[in-house]
Amino acid sequence: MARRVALEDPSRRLGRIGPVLGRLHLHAASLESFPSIYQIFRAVQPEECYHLAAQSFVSYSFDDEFSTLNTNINGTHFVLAALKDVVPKCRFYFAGSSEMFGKVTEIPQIETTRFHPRSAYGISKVAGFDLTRNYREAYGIHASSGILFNHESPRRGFEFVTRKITSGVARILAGQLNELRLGNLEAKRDWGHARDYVEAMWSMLQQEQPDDYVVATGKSHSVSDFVRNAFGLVGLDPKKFIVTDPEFYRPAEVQILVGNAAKAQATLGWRPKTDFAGLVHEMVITDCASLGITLPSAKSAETG
Ligand code: F7E
Repeated sequence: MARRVALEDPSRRLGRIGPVLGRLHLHAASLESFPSIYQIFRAVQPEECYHLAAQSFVSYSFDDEFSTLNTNINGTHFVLAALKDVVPKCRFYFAGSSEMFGKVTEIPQIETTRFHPRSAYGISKVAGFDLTRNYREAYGIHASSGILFNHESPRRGFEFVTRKITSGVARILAGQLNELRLGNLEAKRDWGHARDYVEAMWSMLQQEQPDDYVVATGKSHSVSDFVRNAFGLVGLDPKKFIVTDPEFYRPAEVQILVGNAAKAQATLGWRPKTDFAGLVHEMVITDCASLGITLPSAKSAETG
């Protein structure tokens, strides 16, 4: 499902899924329109539905709480309500988020850790998680939530810190940038590869019983660690380029996230295949290649 505006301009709006576009049938709809979602369920009669759509940039949710809450909460409600009416046997996946844990009450976080979201985005994901569980309990829908920790790849949007850093490294090497402005360098995240996390989502819907699962690597690194690794790969000294800028700090920060995916491992047989160093390397190499800079492809040792 994609918005009409994206379908009208696929090369610009859908560029990141360019390689698979020919194998997809995209339907025009909007999360803001219940009838448009309802019609897609009627036309497609899906067996599985993966609901990942959202305003997903935490920082932006401080600038516009209203649209984040509206789109994310109502959107999830619309999808669930239409699914229940039209295709109640369809299996449903909801993209929950580690941002639901927010100001964490225990380390590492597991499925039963108390939620304390620190942004409108986190609050909207808690609401979506509760809606999903309620459709499971009240209406018997095969509805599961993944509580996914940060998952990255070369397709990540440029505003997120990982891609901001790896694309920044490439632009510095290409002579297009001479400083990289970042916010809180001490924040710690459990960063994994999106490719691995998608396998966990799929696996949840292949189970006989729906359930909720933490999906994480179990290792946490700071933004500084990410910077050191990315710059280190190309032999640049980050101290010469990184500038901390209050503009990129958040009014309420989530300081540390690290998940324990033991349940996903035991039930789904899931474990991540790409580690932190491999992730940083793949992202740096891809961003450099897009600017015509070739780096050695051997995986570097983790330095952070
Ligand atoms: O920030 C810090 C920032 O924007 C990571 C989304 O996919 O994962 C993602 O949310 C950390 C934060 O991702 C900059 O303060 C420092 O502590 O890359 P991010 P996020 O907020 O963790 C979760 C699981 C989701 O569900 C979300 O949808 O990095 N940070 N300096 C910065 N962050 C950004 N964006 N830009 C900076 O300059």
